[in-house]
Amino acid sequence: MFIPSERDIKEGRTADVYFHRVLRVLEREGLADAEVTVEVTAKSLPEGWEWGVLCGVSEVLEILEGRDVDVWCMDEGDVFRPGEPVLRIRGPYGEFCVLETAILGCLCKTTGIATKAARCKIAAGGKPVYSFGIRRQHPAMSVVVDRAAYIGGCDGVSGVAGAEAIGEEPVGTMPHSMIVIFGDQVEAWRAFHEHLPEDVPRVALVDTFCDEVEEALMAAEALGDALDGVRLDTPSSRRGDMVEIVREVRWELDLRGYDDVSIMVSGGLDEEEIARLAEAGVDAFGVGTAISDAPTVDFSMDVVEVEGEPRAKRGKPSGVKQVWRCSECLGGVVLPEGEEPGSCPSCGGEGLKPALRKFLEGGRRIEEPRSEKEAREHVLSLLDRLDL
Ligand code: PCP
Repeated sequence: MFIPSERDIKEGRTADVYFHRVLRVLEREGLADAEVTVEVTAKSLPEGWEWGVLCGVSEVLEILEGRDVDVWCMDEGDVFRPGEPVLRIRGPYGEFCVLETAILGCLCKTTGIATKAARCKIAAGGKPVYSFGIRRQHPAMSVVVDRAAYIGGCDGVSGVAGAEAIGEEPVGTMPHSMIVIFGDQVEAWRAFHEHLPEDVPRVALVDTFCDEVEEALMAAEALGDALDGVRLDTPSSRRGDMVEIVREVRWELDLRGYDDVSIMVSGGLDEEEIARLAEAGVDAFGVGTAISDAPTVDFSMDVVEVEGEPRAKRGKPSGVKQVWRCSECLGGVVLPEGEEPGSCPSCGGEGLKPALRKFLEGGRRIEEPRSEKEAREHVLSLLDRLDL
C-alpha cells in the first residue's frame, strides 16, 4: 500500500520538493545555519469557527526531537483562535525546513477533526458522541482520525487500532450486513446476544427491513432486559423527520415499559441535526463523516525573525509573539514575546497565562504534552465556555 514510513516522514521524504530545493540553495550560499524563528498560525478558521482545538502536538514534537531546535507550543487539546501562533520553532533553518510539510500535515486535519468533535459534543449537550467515521479516510489515517476525535471530546471510537492507541475499548455493535445475511432481524439480534462477550453492549440496529418503531419493539420483545439500546441509522431514502421518528420510538418503548432502552442515532449527522435530536431525546450519537472528514484548518508556518531581527513576509506580523490565555473566560491577547499583559481584555480578570510553553530545548524534551485522556478531559472542561 501507499504508506510512507515514520523514517520517511522524519527525514523529510514526504516534504514538498521546494523545501529540499531551498535547502540546497541556502547550503550552497552558507545560509542554512541562519538562526530563524518560525511561527505556525491559522489566519482564519473554517466555516466561521471562532475557536479551534489544537491536535497533533505530540507527533510534531516527535518529528522535531533530536533536531538542533528550540520548540514552544500550545498543548494537545488547547483552545486557540485565529491569528494566535500555536507553535514556534527557533534554530538553524536548515535543521527543520524540510520538515515543514510534515509538521503542518500533523496539525491541519487533526485539529479540524478535534474541533469538529468538540462542536458535536457541545451540540449533543454533553451526551455521548462516538467517532464512527474512519471508513471515510485512508486506513493509514485511521488511528490519527480516531485519536483526534477522542481528544476533541468523543466518548469512544469505532476503530480497533485507534481505540488501542488511546487505551480504550472500541465502540460499535452491528452493521446492516449481519441482519441482511440472517434475513431475519430477531434471529440476528439473538445470535449477536448469544455469541458476543457480556461486556459488549446489546444495541440492536433497528432500521434494516421495517419501520424503526416496529423493529425497536421487536428487539425489546426479543431480548427483554438484555437489550441496552437501539440504533437508528436510517438511510436517507427513508429518512423522514428523524426527530419525529425518535420521539415515536421513545414513546412506544416507554409505553410498554422499555424506558431503560436507550436510543442511539447514526448516519449523516452534523452539529445541527445532533442538537435537534438531543432535544428530542436521543441518548447517544455515532458521527462519521462530519468528524472524520472535518474541514482542514489552514495553518501556515512563517518566518518572523532572522538572526534576531524581526522579519516576515507581507501580511504576517513580524517578531516573536506570546499568546496570553485567560483561564477564566478563555479570552486571549497576542503580545510581542517578553511583553507582560495587563488584565484580560475580555473579562478584566487577572487570569492571563502564557499559552506557548517550551517543550524542546536543543531538540531535547524538557516538557511532555498531555496524554490523549488528559487532553480530552481538558477539552471537556472548557466546553461550557465555548459557543458554536
Ligand atoms: C454507517 C455506519 C456508520 C455511520 C453510518 C456513519 O451506516 O453505521 O457508523 O455515517 P456518517 O459517515 O454519515 O456519519 P451504513 O453505511 O449503513 O453502514 P452499516 O450498514 O455498516 O451500519
